[in-house]
Amino acid sequence: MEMIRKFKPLMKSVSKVRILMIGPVGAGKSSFFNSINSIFMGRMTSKAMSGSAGTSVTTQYRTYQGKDGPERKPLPFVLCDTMGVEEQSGAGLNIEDINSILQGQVPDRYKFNPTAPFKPDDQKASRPASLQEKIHCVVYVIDATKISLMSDKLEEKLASIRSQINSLAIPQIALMTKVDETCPHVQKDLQSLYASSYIKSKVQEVSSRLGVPVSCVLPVKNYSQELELNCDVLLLSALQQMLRFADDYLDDDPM
Ligand SMILES: Nc1nc2c(ncn2[C@@H]2O[C@H](COP(=O)(O)OP(=O)(O)OP(=O)(O)O)[C@@H](O)[C@H]2O)c(=O)[nH]1
Ligand SMILES: [Mg+2]
Repeated sequence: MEMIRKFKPLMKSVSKVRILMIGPVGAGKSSFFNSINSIFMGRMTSKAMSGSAGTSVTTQYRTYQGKDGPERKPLPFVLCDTMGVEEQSGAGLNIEDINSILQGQVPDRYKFNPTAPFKPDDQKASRPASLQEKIHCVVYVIDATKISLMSDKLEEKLASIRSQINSLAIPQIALMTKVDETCPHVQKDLQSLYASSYIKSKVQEVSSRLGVPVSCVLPVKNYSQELELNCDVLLLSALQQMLRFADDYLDDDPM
């Protein structure tokens, strides 16, 4: 927590890094923000609506500034939450919106429209967003229990999202959620995750399905029902990795 609090991007013009979460419906994007927020607040929080429904629970674009403790001191990151990706075209997050989000044109609380892409208002569009407002790291949030069931169509959609992001050279990480639900040993004792060959095989599966290196697949368990905080290390080290990746990107002077 201390390392995250003290983190300062190398580039002076950027005071906090913006991390974009993308992933299938119900993968745990909103829960990841809630989990990080809970850790820094020292109690369970559920600011971002999460849950399960046939389609995405998150319908608005939200940019959540990280906040520390009861004084709510701003932390050096913003987590950006999106609507879930669905396999059919015309449903879920509109792929065309991703570019507008990456460029920092989409405002907080924009209501997603799966059938029509975001249109910036003309005045704003004429002025390109500053580097501070753009996305510095993308996180694919993938449910470990569903990776084997992912349809070819969804995989193709994610691949086209990924090639769009690759072309902008924005660093990408995969967050593999719900590791507690994949295996009873891990559910009982989260530390057994490091020794689990089953988890290892899931990490490899996420890596090959998404085309991100194995070293960039980070297993986590979000807070979903706990009354106590107890899975911080995985969550915080995932966030720390995101900050480092964003910093590498900024260090490369993307303008
Ligand atoms: N057991 C377990 N449940 C989780 C985990 N992460 C999320 N969940 C649960 O999964 C469900 C969906 O989580 P959300 O955070 O709403 O998922 P989302 O990706 O934001 O989904 P949409 O906004 O609908 O696209 C919720 O009921 C969460 O409590 C996890 O790591 N472990
Ligand atoms: Mg959500």
